[in-house]
Amino acid sequence: MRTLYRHARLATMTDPVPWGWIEHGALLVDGEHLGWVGADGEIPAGLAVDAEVDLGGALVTPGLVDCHTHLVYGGDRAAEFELRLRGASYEQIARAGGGIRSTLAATRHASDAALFDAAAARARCLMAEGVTTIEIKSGYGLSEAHEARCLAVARRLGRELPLTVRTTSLAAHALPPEFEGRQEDYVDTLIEWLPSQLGAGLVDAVDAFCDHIAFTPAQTERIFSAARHLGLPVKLHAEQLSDQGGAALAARFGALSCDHLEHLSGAGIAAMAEAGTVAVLLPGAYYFLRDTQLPPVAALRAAGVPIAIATDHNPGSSPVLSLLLMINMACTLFRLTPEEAWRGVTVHGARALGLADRGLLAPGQRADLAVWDAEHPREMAYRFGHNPCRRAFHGGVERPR
Ligand code: DI6
Ligand code: FE
Repeated sequence: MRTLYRHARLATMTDPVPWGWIEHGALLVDGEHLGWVGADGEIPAGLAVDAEVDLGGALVTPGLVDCHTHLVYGGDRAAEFELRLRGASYEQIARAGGGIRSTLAATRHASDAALFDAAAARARCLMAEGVTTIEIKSGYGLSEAHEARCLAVARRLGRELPLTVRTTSLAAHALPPEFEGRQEDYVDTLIEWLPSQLGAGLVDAVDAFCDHIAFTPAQTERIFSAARHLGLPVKLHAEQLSDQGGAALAARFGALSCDHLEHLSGAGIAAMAEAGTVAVLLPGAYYFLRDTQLPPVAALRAAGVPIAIATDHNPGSSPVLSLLLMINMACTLFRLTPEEAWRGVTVHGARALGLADRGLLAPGQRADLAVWDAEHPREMAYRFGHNPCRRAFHGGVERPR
């Protein structure tokens, strides 16, 4: 089926025009992919088309990519939020066995169906804003069976919802209580889980939380070596709370992305630029933890490191379910331009997942599209708490609303 959509304003996000803007645009959706994109007046004569649709001047962008989420978990941490407002810090709570570990317990106690239903409800919130691809990390199971279960729930979301899901194994998220005092043993053990996760088709990439309250650079390196041995790409929660040199380490392994990066050094930036590693900035966590250390945006920009923006949705540090709000916060808090923030949730978000087939409106790209009741995408960077997404297409198929 080849459908020609006409009379659209297109933010293609392709170079060299700002926003890849086409004021009077048209696009041909050919099955799952885009067959042709351009100005309405330049539609090739004799373009074979089965149907033509007038979009009435609506704005069309690539479908959004949320390249960093921890969507599958049990329970919530609203009570912990309240504790923090009475003076406890995130780190104090984590050290006292709360934090990630309390979500671990709730996740292990939840049934597969409960985990799926909760995660599907969260995914639908993201999808309502035009998100067509998300990454989901494990990291709240922290045993072989529970990590596999969470990854399987993520895979099932990708099968049952009109959404592409990429999965990442993040067993190195926190130390599970049964390994108390035996962190090295836990790292050995989680490395042993990887081949079976891969064999069962559960995992697309490997991540670790490298920080002083989590795993060391040496442990991270062991995990990355194991991933490389299996041919799995790596990503890293790097320099969120302190500078551990994690970004440079990840870059040495050709990491797809380094994420958070508030404490990133100049050496880390240079290593990422050299390796082509994407910087994933997470304004939701920065905001919710009331961080004051800004990621080095100007230096990342100057070094030409591609910047992506994501929700980091998780119950502890970023319980946000709006990628549009992250576009706004990337601008207000991190001083990205609206176009940079939009690239961060389209083409650069896709690149942070190793996906070159989406994030742009261009021939050959997947027909993942969002249609907006807006004149220009900068409006979604400016306004917040407002969702003008009217329609979304996943692989050329319009999603029911
Ligand atoms: N960094 C974070 O901000 C989240 N995980 C991570 O590695 C926090 C996860 C949580 O508190 O549950
Ligand atoms: Fe995260």
